[in-house]
Amino acid sequence: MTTEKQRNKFIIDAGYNTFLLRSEDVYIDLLTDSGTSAMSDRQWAAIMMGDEAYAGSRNYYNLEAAVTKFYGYKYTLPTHQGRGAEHIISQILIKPGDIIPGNMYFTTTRLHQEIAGGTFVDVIIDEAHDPESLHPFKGNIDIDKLSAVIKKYGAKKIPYVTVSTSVNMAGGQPLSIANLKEVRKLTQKHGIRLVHDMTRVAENAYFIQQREPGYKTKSIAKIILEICALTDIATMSAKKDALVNIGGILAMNDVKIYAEAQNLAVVYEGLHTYGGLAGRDMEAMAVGISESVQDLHIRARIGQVEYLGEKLKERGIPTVLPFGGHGIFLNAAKILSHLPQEQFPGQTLAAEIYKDSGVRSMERGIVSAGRDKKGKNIFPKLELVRLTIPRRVYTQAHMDVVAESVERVFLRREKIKGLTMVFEPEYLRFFQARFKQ
Ligand code: P61
Repeated sequence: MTTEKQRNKFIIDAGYNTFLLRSEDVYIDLLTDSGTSAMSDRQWAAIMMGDEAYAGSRNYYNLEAAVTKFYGYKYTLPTHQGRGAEHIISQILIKPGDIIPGNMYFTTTRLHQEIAGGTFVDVIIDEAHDPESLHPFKGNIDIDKLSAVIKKYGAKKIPYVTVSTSVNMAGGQPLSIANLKEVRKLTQKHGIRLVHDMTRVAENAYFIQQREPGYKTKSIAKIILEICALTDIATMSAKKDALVNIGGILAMNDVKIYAEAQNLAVVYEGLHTYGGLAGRDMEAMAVGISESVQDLHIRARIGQVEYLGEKLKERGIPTVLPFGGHGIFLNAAKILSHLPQEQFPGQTLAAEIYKDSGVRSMERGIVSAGRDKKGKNIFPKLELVRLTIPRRVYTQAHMDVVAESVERVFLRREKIKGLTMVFEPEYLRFFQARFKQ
């Protein structure tokens, strides 16, 4: 624990960027659910079973078997984390001038598409950009938007469509199986592949089970297999759903693309049977995948997110609705409505919450959105702060502390001043940018 006086200094030293705080100066860390979940006793036992051979580690084959059993994809390439997989698939499939439609951008995914010479086009339904819309599947793709993009650019210019389950930047919002089937039908007609960002597929499956007609009695495991079967290739950051501290996968059914991916892996990640991971990491991932598809686990996990959401709702604090899978997203634009977006309301709110209580959150607004290809700031409709909940780490009492802190900041919101950016790195600026009040 720290004092308010200390925190006021720490946040200035960190340039008002919660990514630049030291973790020991943080009391409750809701920066991210990425790599921050607690591994189970079974996963720690798996760590002791590492086969650290350079090539052909037993743990690789166990991981490959787990991916096929629980996700259905035939071939698996381990990567050091999600963006390693994104890099490889972007380099293989995207040519300069290509267009990649997807259900809302994700920072690292879009950057790798751009580095490969492509342009991302958002085809998510409009409701996703409205924090208050109660649409049950705000992660859905707008079929008319996707058709229009295919018509405008032609299928030859579209190497694939990115389909994310639990759309992160929209607030952890799910897509429905019905929507995915429609997307599949349309893209198959044009010979376009689907690349599935399955980083939080189990959380999406839970919302399908709860909300989509016909799925109430289906297990999370079955629903996940059904989602994966409707796609061709998957990238995954295993640091989220799959409950490990580090790791990712690129999985697919096409043996030719797999061969290319194996070859690129040796340049950027490591040999294709370890991809930047230790044997023990792959074993922990194999166990984590099997735990992540269990109904009781996922219900408890999303139940905790809902608990925090309800606490904030009771206090009249504007959030993205419905509550998402991995965290509660505060509507910073509404909370700090006196600040124009150029003064970074999300960044400001995250800094104020830290100052109040040592709770760390993350901006998800104009800083995260970055600049377009001409160098102009992108002004996203969503200006948010993400309170992200690691899995199997915190208690409901911690959630109470968080809600009370957000309320205190909310009550003094009108006095809060905005920020100016004083340092902006070239790539993924939100990670390292610095600000002044
Ligand atoms: C997160 F502020 N997410 O949510 P890697 N796809 C998806 C992700 O959520 C994801 C990756 C791919 C993070 C970490 C992070 O703008 C940020 O294993 C849906 O992190 O390479 C990561 O996977 C990339 C935080 C990443 C960010 C980018 O906290």
